[in-house]
Amino acid sequence: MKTEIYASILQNIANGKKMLAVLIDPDKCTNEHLQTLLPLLKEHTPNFIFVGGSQLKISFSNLIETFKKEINIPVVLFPGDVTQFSPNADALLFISLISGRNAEYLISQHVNAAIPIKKSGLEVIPTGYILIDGAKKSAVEYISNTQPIPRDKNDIALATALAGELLGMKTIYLEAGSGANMPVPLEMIQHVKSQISVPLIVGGGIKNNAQLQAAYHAGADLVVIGNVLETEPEKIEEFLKD
Ligand code: 1GP
Repeated sequence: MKTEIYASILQNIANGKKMLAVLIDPDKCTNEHLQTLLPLLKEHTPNFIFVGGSQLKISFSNLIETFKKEINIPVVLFPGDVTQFSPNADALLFISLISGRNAEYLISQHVNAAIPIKKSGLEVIPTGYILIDGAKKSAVEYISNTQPIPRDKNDIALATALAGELLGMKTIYLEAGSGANMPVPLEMIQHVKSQISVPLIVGGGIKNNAQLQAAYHAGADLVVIGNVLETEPEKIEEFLKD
């Protein structure tokens, strides 16, 4: 099994470099949006493109090819369910929704996906996905029928992250939900980061550079930005300035 993308994440952390991923929801990525976004991303290139959504209605293999050809940027699948798979990507976050208690998203989808993933040879990054209350009901909460961790329950978030790490997950993802009103609380990021040793991914509701820098400062190694670039793609410049 390949390990290049995960190795690059570890290398960036070892070098003290924070990382940014731009999340593309193929259902929302019209041709027109892509024409605006691609030149901007060529000039201001994040570390990764993540591709995925809660419920995708369209195939996205062509979209992945376009990103790889036009920008030569690693594309990582961030699937909402088992159907969101493409061997054209560079890696796959193999996500288990460990904040929830719904076996479907803890292990069942994974069993259905395991054989095709293994056959594809795609790099797999086992990810403990922890949904935090983002002050707005998220699509993940609704679709998975699970509850997010309350914003003030830092110890529950920490215990969940540690359980994921102890189970062998290679990253922990603190998620406030796409389009969250409030990002993951900084104190919670700090609390979790202080005790885990695997890379920490944070996303959901980050809309400006101050919030991005605050998440980095609190301990996020990799931050995922989605919604804000759908309406204001030019903001990528602000997110990537030092
Ligand atoms: C969602 O964490 C990502 O899964 C990004 O969230 O779309 O709110 O930036 P936003």
